Amino acid sequence: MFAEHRVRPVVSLDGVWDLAVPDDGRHFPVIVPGVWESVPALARYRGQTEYTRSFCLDRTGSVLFRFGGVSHTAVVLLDGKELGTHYDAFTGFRFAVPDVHSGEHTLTVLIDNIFSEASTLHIPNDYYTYGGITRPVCVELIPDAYIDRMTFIPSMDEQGIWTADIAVTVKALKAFGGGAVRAGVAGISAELPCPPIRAGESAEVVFRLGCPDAAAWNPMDPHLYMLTSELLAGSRVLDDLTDRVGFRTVRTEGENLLINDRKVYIKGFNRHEEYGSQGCAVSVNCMMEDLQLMMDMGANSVRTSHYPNDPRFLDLCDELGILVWEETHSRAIPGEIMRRPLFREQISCSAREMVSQHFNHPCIYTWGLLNECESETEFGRQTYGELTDLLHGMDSTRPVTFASCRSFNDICLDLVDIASFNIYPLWYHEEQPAEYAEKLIRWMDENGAAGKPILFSEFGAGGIAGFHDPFSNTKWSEECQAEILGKQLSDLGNIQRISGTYIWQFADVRVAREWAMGRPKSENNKGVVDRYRRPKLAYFKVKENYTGLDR
Ligand code: ADA
Repeated sequence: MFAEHRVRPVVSLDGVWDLAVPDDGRHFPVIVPGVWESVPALARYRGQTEYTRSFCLDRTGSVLFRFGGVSHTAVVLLDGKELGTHYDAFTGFRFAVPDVHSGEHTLTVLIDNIFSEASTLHIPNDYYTYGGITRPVCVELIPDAYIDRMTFIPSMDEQGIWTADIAVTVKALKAFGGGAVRAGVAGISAELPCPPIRAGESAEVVFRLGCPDAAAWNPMDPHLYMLTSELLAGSRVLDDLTDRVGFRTVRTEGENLLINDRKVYIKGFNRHEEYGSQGCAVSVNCMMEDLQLMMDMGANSVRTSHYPNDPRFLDLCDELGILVWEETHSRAIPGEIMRRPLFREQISCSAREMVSQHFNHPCIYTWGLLNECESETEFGRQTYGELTDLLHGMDSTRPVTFASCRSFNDICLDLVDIASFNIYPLWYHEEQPAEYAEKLIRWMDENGAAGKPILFSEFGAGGIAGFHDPFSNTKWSEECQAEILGKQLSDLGNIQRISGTYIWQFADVRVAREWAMGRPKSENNKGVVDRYRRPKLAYFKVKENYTGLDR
């Protein structure tokens, strides 16, 4: 959503690529970013493909290939030589390559979206696992020592004056003799020496800048600033990196969630990153449309169920002041899969990549992990504990949470900072939302949630768009969905103990073939809009509730 470099040349590799199906030799022109399911002949293809395109470099030197996301396993080759591999659709990855000669090159990406023993996060699930290069790709011309990343941590003193703690990481592909780093934000900048760095290693240059003129990023009133850094050798600027940041703090205090020391109440939506025939490669227009619709309904927050989102979506949330619960890639992973050593590796990688790639987004107020996994056993507790520690270790500035469905059995609520539960009264069972929620809250408070904020992270009802049954209000009708959601919202909105709610869900989504029998139209139909964002009756019920709720 903004230029990350003024000095470093960046060449986008988005556009038309060639897709080959190795099994039968078919070729298709496809758009990147995109999903191959948009090609009619591949609309339900699950397997391997080979994406290829050529590009031209106008100088010899080091380059960085950046992929925003490939679904779900990628092997990347430059002129036939393997650069590396990446698993998981929902985080980016990159490869730095020294001494690439000027002229024409071929980039090939071998992709597969097969469910197999090698995949513990992408499993047949209540959403669809697409195939393709689903987020932007570019090649960047870097010097042999380059700025790898920046982290930004704002803090506010008692007078309300902001300080920025900035760490700039410089990485050397070849030995670097040293120089300086300049960093700046909100009209203040400083220059510090950068030590010599051995080939293959990194150095971190750390700044503390007082920013008296910085205005706070607040929900719905978001001030943003460009954070810039430059790597210098004498007066020469070798490389640069820009990010966009906001000055805000997040903390929990007792049962409250505080942004900039002020209590917030979450009126949220769960949103899958999916749009009709675009699959998970959602265009920026559609991302913006989703946010506008949510804001129209009075929402102030999104939960990125159930994986890290495209950073462009997070950019929009930064810009609009929408609070984000971002979570690791994991939905209801069976205990048998959680026990495989590969699961631990893949889930930790999802968590590490999510935090390191999205750390600077002011919109993210909490990290989530392991939606509806095994939080009722000792084995589960160990896994939840390890991942919570990993997230806290990487980021001490944000609370951690997870969405549980192990009502009256969960043993992990004490591990995290915000206790969250998914509940479906009146949909999966007939208890009234107020009674069920109050009973669950009492139990939660006796089992690890006392003195912490509580969120209801999912609740909702199915409604097939266009199916009306106004007289008997049968389940799956738009009328029934609106009625149930309305009751859930008004009951939960009256409970003072909670810090907010996330409706399941914003829009209908396609589900895996294996899930079809419990999901009419092979969709999870609990969206308040359909897969093309046409509102159902529930939309207006939510709008009435969220806009009318004065919290
Ligand atoms: C769960 C889950 C969601 C979705 C929902 C439902 O709570 O976290 O991904 O499957 O149930 O529709 O039943």
